[in-house]
Amino acid sequence: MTNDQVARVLQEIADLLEIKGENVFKVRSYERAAEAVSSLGEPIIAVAARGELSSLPGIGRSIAEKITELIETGRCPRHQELRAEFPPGLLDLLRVREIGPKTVKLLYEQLGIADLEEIEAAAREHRLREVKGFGAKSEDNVLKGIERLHHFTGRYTLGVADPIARATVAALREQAPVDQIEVAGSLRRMKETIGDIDILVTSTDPEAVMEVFTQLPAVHEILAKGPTKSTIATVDGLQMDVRVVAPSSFGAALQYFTGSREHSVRLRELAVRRKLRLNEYGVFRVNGQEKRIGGETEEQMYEALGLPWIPPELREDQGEIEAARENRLPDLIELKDVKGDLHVHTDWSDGHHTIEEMVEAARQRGYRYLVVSDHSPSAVIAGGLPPARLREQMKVIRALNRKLKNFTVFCGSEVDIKRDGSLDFPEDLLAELDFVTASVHSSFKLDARTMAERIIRAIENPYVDVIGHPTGRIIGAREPYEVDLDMVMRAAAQHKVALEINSFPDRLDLKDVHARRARDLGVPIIINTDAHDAAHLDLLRYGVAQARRGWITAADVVNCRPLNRLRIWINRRKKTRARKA
Ligand code: DGT
Ligand code: CA
Ligand code: CA
Ligand code: ZN
Repeated sequence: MTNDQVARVLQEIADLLEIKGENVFKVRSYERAAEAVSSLGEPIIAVAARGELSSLPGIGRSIAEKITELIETGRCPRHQELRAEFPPGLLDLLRVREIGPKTVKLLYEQLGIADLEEIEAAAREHRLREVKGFGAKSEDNVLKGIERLHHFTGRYTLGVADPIARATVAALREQAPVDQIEVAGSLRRMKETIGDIDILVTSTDPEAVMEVFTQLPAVHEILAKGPTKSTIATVDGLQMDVRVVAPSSFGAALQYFTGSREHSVRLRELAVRRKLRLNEYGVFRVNGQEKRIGGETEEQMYEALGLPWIPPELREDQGEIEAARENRLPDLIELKDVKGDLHVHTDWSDGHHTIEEMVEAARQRGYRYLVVSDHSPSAVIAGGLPPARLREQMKVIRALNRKLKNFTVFCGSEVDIKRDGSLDFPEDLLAELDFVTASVHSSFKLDARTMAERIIRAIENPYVDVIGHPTGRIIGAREPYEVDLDMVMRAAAQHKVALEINSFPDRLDLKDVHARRARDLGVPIIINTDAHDAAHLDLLRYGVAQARRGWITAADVVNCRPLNRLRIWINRRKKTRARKA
């Protein structure tokens, strides 16, 4: 059972309990448990094996028991009982964005609607609007939601959502009378996937802003248009909200709409203890007459609670509030701290650009060094280089280096880790390279322990510097392979081998919570793009964002080092190699 599977069962229990009309605290506790499990940095099985389930945030004894049953038997009787109480298609209704468990309950009880087909038919025949608490408008929204579902069912990667949001912000800045403008929501927190885009603005002419927004070329459909809030959908169904708020409330609204909800709930608890009230309009003192004491800026919101401003990427209620209180928030890495990319491909294998073009692109981004790491031979489709070609490439790179000023290109390779953990090149060839990335590209279906042992064998190879995209996932397309990451991380720390944060928006591998775990275990981190095109170098921002979500500082990241200190790091295993040779 993976963490995500366990989390899914817990979330379903929460939804089913809510549909049933159970106590909200109970519902909420399952939801919290689901979140605790899915944001866990290590396998839930490992926590269970240590008997520490109930020490996880939000997991009490009874939920801990259910998780144990699930892990041991693959089933949870309570979950199955609940499912049996309702028609099998009922939970599918929750896939419509506009529908929550409360609505499901209402429609099921009053109209007997039990699956997506029935709700669509009922909406088309205008039967939904007859339900109490439901109107023509909600019916319309449900119908739109179902139509979108026909096109698309998942969330959007940062690679889709972020460029659209940035283009929208730029267009509004240029064409509309906006004063302040910020992206909020999960996108500001740089979560790996985005449900919808939330944008906040201040303006003296809100209606003009909405006019411009709803007519942007990216707009496929206007879902709502009002003086202070409008919602549009792009062609691929991605929704975007723009809200206009008063300048005096901008900080409060930004804090509220950035979330996460869990983070904000904790802030409100702190506020209550200080006799303050916090909402999207401001922060207010509540003893006696209510008096507003801030809201213009986010800093004021946090300051009122005695806290420093907390970077959005940390706002997940994962210890950031405690850290802020004790003044030990990490000094998070920034994009500008990165001095070079250590994983790029060229047209020698499956990249689009020449070595020189990649170097030029790297220089334009202010980098001081670059590792060229084309594929090894067993990556046949990717045009892996046989040894003779790799040696030829090394010559070309060394010659290029003699011509370059203030820039160094290292000879590297992205070497396949074979099924047995051996590498796709012999050691004498690895020894000639400056830098070795080892990656799993085949035989994904091993059990977690065997996979960990396979990767650890690569880590033990004294020529390996980093493990590329350590879990192999492709968001929305391929689950991560089963692997005991904790074992891998401990070995990596011990042998001073780095783990990669691959910045490709559909990889983001290591992901945030795993990156944090790696850092805690003392594993060196390298943030790379794995560029197959010069333009891909810009994807680094997503890798850096995940590192920030993983509480990582520049000091934890190998490619934040200046060139001379990078060289020292590259030579760290010299002695081991010498002993072996
Ligand atoms: P998403 O869009 O699913 O990727 O995730 P978010 O975090 O962007 O969520 P969204 O778009 O539903 O709402 C934006 C933010 O607004 C959310 O992060 C926190 C805030 N928010 C929305 N609803 C509530 C609520 O019921 N309570 C609180 N405290 N905050 C809320
Ligand atoms: Ca959102
Ligand atoms: Ca939203
Ligand atoms: Zn690669």
